[in-house]
Amino acid sequence: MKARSIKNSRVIVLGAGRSGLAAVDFLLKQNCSVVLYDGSETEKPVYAELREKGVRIFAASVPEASDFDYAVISPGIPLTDRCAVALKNASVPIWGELEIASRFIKKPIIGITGTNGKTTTTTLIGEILKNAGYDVFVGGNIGVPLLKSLDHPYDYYVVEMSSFQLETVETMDAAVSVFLNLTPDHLDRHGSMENYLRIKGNLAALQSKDHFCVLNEEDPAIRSIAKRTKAKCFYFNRHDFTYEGCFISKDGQWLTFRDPSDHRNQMDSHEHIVRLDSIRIAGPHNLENAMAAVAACRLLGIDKDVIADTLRVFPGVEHRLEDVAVIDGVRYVNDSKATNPDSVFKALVSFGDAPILLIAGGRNKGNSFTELGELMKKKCKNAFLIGEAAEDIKESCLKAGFSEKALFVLPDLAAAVRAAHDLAEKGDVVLLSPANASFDQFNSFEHRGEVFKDLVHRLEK
Ligand code: UMA
Repeated sequence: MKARSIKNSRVIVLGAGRSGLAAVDFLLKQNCSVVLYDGSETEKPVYAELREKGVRIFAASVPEASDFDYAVISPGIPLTDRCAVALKNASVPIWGELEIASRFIKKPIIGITGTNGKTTTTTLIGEILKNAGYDVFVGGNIGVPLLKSLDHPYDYYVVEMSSFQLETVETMDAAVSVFLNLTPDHLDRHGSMENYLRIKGNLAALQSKDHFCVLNEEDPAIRSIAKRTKAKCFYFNRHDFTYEGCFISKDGQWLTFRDPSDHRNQMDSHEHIVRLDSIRIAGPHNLENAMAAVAACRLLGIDKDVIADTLRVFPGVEHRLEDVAVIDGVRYVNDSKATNPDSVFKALVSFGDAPILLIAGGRNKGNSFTELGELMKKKCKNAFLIGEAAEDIKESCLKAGFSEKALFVLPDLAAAVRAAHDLAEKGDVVLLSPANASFDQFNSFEHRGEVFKDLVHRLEK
């Protein structure tokens, strides 16, 4: 599919969420005949307006697949969906928003993926580029579909990319790809870690040789991606200084970037960027996010002082280890974005020796809680478990030797916040870090985080 051939074609969009609606909007501007399919029978308020614009809607019924030139699938819809299967059987090409949008983007795309840290790193890279004076689109999985960016010509496109989105790319050639880490997540959809890695790796596999790939050298799965790309690989590593990329200086004081065959200046470059103690975002995982951002931005030729200045002030992102309030000496932290066990591990090691009262639970995405139970036993004074996964987490905690008296299975977040507040003492941390998706009790992790913050602020009154 060449970009120009989209005009006037017959397209089916799968999914009437943020991604699908952005696709419909874009395709209508391309004068396409558009059909919108959604697996849910519910009549959405937006449908009336779409029908007026000539969009035909199939809610929970599948149209004749051979009627279409191609299909645009939303990230949340698996390729095993019955409509997707029918389209595949009829040899209709199926792409996602990244593939379609990238065909129309002429300026550099910076693609950030990994299991955890994507949003922080994407936002940070976006901030650095903005502070360097560029007009920057920041979006993708972070919430604003890449297709929305086509309304305006940006200098850079900084895009958080999920495995769901990378499942349907075929030609997207990112100027810089960033791979943060890989731990179990979305296995209910991808089946195995091998498949999850293969899908994430599509981002690098499609890059051309004059482009750059930034890899976490300490993660063996991520390291293996180097074999699949023609792009020049750079690394980040918190413990070793052997490779090209971003590291910590030998004296342990500086975040340093090293490019022995500096493609920009034709000379060896080895430069201190910023002192570690002046980086505002805290915790070892955030140091990795910062290193990845430094490498990506230096490879784009961004001034090191702009990078350093941004790292000194960048506060992190909402719903990710976000400080909400300190009430009677108890710190309340919103980590609603922690939707898998690995992100909770990272949260639990971010508070030094402070006792943690953890609120966790929600909808499991196929993950095991065995190791989480073990770390909770070491780090948590109490656990308040909610939602569908509550009993499974409880079982893992009990197997790890967590005291049954310190564990509470509760009906909802409000009850969990109340119970945590009753038991917390000065110096404790009440942490919402659920290890699960939110959809059993909330619309999204953002919604869950907002409800938590509201409940905490009510305690202040
Ligand atoms: N639907 C079906 N069948 C299904 C699943 C969903 O018909 O099997 C329909 C729903 O009825 C609904 C629509 O599809 O009408 C929703 O589509 P969607 O789930 O793709 O959600 P969008 O609102 O389009 O948001 C998507 C991403 N959602 C998912 O990947 C689940 C958003 O990432 C992304 O911000 C947005 O596109 C813009 O690019 C969210 C997410 O949870 C944040 N991502 C996962 C994560 O970070 O772990 C990958």
